[in-house]
Amino acid sequence: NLTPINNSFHTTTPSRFSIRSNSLSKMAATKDYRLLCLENPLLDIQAFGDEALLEKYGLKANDAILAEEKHQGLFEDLLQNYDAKLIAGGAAQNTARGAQYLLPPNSVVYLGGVGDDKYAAILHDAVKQAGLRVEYRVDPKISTGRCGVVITGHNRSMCTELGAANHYDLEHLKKPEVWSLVENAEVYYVGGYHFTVCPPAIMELAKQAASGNKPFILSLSAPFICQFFKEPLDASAPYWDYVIGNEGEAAAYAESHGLNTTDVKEIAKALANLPKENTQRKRVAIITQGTEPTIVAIQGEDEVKEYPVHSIDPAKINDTNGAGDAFAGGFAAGVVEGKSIEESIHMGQWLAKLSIQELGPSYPFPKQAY
Ligand code: 26A
Repeated sequence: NLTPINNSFHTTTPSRFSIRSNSLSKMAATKDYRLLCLENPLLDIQAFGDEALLEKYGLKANDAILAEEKHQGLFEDLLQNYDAKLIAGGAAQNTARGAQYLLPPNSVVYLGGVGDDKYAAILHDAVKQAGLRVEYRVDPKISTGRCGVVITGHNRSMCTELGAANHYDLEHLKKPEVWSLVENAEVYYVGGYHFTVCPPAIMELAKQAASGNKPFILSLSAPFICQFFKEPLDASAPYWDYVIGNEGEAAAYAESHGLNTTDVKEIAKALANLPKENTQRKRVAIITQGTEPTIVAIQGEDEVKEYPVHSIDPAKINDTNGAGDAFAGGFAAGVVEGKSIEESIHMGQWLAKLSIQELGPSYPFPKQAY
């Protein structure tokens, strides 16, 4: 009972330009698919869990890891014993849906690898609702990736089996119909989780950005990326125009890179001032800290700024899974629209606040106006 899916969700070639303005006198033409995102499409199998469940699989309350042999039973356990929900996930795919939430129709395209199965069909439905265009590499033999998400209080423990997402490759990126989207894009967003999959694809996007003086945004994604994927991460660093992380990722970066500090502002400064390929743009480092203020350091500037998050009644929080992805989505939408850093941070915080009121990395529909 597998639902057949198309390789691409769009069956017709979208027009390259569309008229955005309501006013005919303005007639402002804006390109389609200005933001291109890359990472690992996953289906989240998410449930509210407990200490016993975390202990059974050796999971930390707040973490993101790759599944090992000992985690094999987790997915079934969540589905059968914890009333798990199937929710579209994959960190950068959540970000891409989030950016599209704030941008005009046909603004965002997302690349990654899936299987030809019912899980991929669920992802297709979710991105369709969000108006996100996807160009998936469809693997005929390997299942769509899954992420077991155990929620305990405001913590989330994620355990990922990448499946078909692990088979994304340069060949797909270089297919003429995909590569033309890459060339057409004006802003690039890469989720750091993709360093576990295909660093050469990341480097292709990074170089494409720098050579055209277009912004390249990287999310650090998880502490283990900073620790165990240091080499490909560092190779991409000169191309980061914006680097986004949370306090845990910042700490892991500092430790693995011998920064000798645990001060988030100092770490942000160090990230902002790493050597840079495209000297036409100053690098901006953004560190989120949950309900604490967002930290922003700009290359060459002494002052590190703080932006308090938008307050929310704790009773309204459903779960915080995907809050960081939503922040990045709102922020990336700001970059696409050429907003100031302050405004882009505001957009990120606004979208994160909406997302934590939903179950999983989701956004409210019908859409709320920014
Ligand atoms: C390679 N890994 C571990 C991953 C992920 C991931 N997305 C891509 N690659 N591990 C967890 N996620 C996603 O993070 C989102 C929350 O920030 C989950 O799918 C979840 O939707």
